[in-house]
Amino acid sequence: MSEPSQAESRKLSRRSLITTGLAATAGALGLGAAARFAQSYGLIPPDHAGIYGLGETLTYASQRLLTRHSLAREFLRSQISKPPFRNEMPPLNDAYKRLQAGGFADWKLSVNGMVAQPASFSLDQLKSFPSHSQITMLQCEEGWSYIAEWIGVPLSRILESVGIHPQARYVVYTSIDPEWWESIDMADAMHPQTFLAYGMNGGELPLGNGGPLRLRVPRQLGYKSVKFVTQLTVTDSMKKFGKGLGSASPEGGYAWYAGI
Ligand SMILES: Nc1nc2c(c(=O)[nH]1)N[C@H]1C(S)=C(S)[C@@H](COP(=O)(O)O)O[C@H]1N2
Ligand SMILES: [Mo]
Repeated sequence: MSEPSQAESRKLSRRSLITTGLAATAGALGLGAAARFAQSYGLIPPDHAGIYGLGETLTYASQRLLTRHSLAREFLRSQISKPPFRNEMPPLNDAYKRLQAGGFADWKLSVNGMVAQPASFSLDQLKSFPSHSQITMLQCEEGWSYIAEWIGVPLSRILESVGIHPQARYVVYTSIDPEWWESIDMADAMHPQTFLAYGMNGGELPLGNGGPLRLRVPRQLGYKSVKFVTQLTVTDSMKKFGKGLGSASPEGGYAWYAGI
């Protein structure tokens, strides 16, 4: 292996310095001081004020420093789970059923917020971008998991096409089912494995798995992979969304950052 360049090793040593600093601060001065340390480096997750806020801050901060560029494990085609699992879902709403009756021809993904050109994409338009695939595991917080091939367009490609403002920090994504919404930071939004997925295992994405369109965030737990996605909003702050905790999950006691 070649030696890391000077810039790279400088970046690495700065990163390990901050991580060591976080751990040392947590050890010597307690979690509160470590959280203040993380804040000075912009490493505070939106749900930091919750009961587990300090723990969430340390988890998010150290994950971001150590693994921001790491890849979720990819599997072989022979390892795909048959059949693909899906969790139980309440009956879908009328808005969904209407679109389904039309073969999803009128399904739209709108992209707005801190973007140069707000836009709206049909499924056909999304499919006209070069398609990518990944064989990754979806892991539910309840302990089960499955491996599938996901086909779609990297979220970064769509964000680049609308032009995101430099101050953007999060992408909020909403389902046609208003109870399901999440957000991720820009590191995960621009990550090459974060997909808008419209296909699975060589075919269309089944309804049970979120068809016609879901977000796939393989570096986080299953609940971040919201099904039936209809809207993306780019923002610099999560304060104005829901209770301001980053997504529906922390409102129900789950962590906003669900890195695995
Ligand atoms: N709209 C919507 N998205 C959702 C859910 C849901 O019930 N509704 N469940 C989440 C949870 S908790 C998990 S673990 C995964 C499950 O994905 P699967 O059904 O493809 O296994 O979807 C996530 N996205
Ligand atoms: Mo889940």
